[in-house]
Amino acid sequence: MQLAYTGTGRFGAHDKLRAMRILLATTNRGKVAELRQIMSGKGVELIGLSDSETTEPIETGETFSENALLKANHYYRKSGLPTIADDSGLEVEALKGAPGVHSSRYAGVGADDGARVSKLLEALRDLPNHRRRARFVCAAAIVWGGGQKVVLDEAQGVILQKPRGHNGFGYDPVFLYEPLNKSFAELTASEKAEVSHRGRAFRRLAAWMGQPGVLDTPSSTDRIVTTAD
Ligand code: ITT
Repeated sequence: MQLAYTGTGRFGAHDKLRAMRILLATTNRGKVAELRQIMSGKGVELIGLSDSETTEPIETGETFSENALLKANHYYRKSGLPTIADDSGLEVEALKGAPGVHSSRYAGVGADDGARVSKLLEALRDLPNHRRRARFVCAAAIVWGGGQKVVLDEAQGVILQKPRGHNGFGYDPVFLYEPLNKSFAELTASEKAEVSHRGRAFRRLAAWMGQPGVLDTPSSTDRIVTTAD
């Protein structure tokens, strides 16, 4: 079913109606590209943030879910538009879950993806494959006039000894997705969307949003639902 905005705050299944405008509260270009692909065909028009925005000071929570809601709430208050946000990161078993919610700051503020990947490989140097298990986690949040909702999902893999592939962003070149025997950076955009933490979380969020009347119920008991953290 396609989501369509009727202009009364209600979603309906009528594809003749105009798409609902939703603000996408992320400054990460890699995420923007992936979320546009994941949400395409769902009847929503995603509006991006301006280049001058930053999300770093907003992320004061201790979990992915908290941070996704903080970002979505911040930009909902600023824009008045229904707003979705993603907080995500890499948890490595041998590092007791690090870098986790600090994934984007792992090599310091202002460091690039290459520096983060180098630091990670150094931290795992000489560890055999069975001690390199990791997962990507994504919290997908929406905040609108009637409430808020966050959905958490993950993708499991193994940290490679050295980078492979050039697609994607962040830690993708060192994250081996075993069922396809490819790193996330060796997957096409649509392959990654199919199996990634972000694809899984946002497809579930979109399916929830697509239920009749869900987003126009201010008294909903569904205000915050996390599946794990
Ligand atoms: P926004 O807060 O503006 O959305 P950000 O990059 O700071 O952008 P996060 O705080 O959620 O986003 O940090 C996520 C970091 O985790 C991201 O910068 C990557 O280093 C890593 N990460 C998340 N998803 C990833 C993916 O699909 N592939 C590779 N790395 C990913």
